[in-house]
Amino acid sequence: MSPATPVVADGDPNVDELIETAVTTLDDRGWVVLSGLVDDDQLDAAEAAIRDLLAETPTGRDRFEGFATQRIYALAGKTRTIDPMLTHPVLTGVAGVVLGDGFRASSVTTIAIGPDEQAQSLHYDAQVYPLPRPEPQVAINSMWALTPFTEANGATRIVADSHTWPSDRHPGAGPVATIAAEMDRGSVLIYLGTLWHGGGANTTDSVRIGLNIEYAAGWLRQQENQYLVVPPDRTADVPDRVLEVLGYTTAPPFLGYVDGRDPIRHLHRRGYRG
Ligand SMILES: O=C(O)CCC(=O)C(=O)O
Repeated sequence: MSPATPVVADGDPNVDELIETAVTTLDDRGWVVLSGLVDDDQLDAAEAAIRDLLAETPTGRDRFEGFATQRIYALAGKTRTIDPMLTHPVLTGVAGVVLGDGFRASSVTTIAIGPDEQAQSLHYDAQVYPLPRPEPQVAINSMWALTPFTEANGATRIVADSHTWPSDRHPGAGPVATIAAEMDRGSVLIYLGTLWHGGGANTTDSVRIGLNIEYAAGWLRQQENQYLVVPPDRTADVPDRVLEVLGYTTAPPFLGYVDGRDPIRHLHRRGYRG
């Protein structure tokens, strides 16, 4: 398999096989691209809603966010069109294997890299947790391509094999060899929380739009506070599975209970859900 060759799930994908292939590939090289997991209608709906939100979203506040990049935070509270990706059985299956039962969405955002953006500094996402590398794996990230991702328009840049680096190894200040995770619209890049990577430079005149959903182990604090993003009084029409993935559930053995109960049962008892 060449670096960016996607695992194709077109047709009638066998979810268990895809999960196994993805987990094996993540273990081996820290990232994998899957394609054919969502249909055009789902993609079109998410892209349309996200483009509407982008129309009122400012560009970044610093070099890391990107002065020519727009980020829609708290996305799980702004549109339900992303639910097929957020709860996709292959993505949540991979998260369950890598992170264990009770994993949850840590951040649900859009990253839209605009023309003239420079390459983002390299980093790894599990860096927010003060844990030694490379194990245990406590976070995995996914980037759904809502536009094609190309080397020229800012496809995510990956440092090969860096998911296994120990804590005292990092890419350094000089130029670093990276791989552009190019992919077609509708494909998804999945990468381990220990993989060094960064957004690429956009030298084209159009925007690169990614739906960026990170999952973290259930025993860790989420990056985004999803209980304020989707508070109890806004859960009435949100499917159970979406609430579970956002964290309205317990993680083993009993982390996150409310009044001695599972959070969704609590929402029912309090009259937030029918
Ligand atoms: O936009 C990308 O391709 C990656 C962005 C990223 O890694 C981040 O902002 O943490």
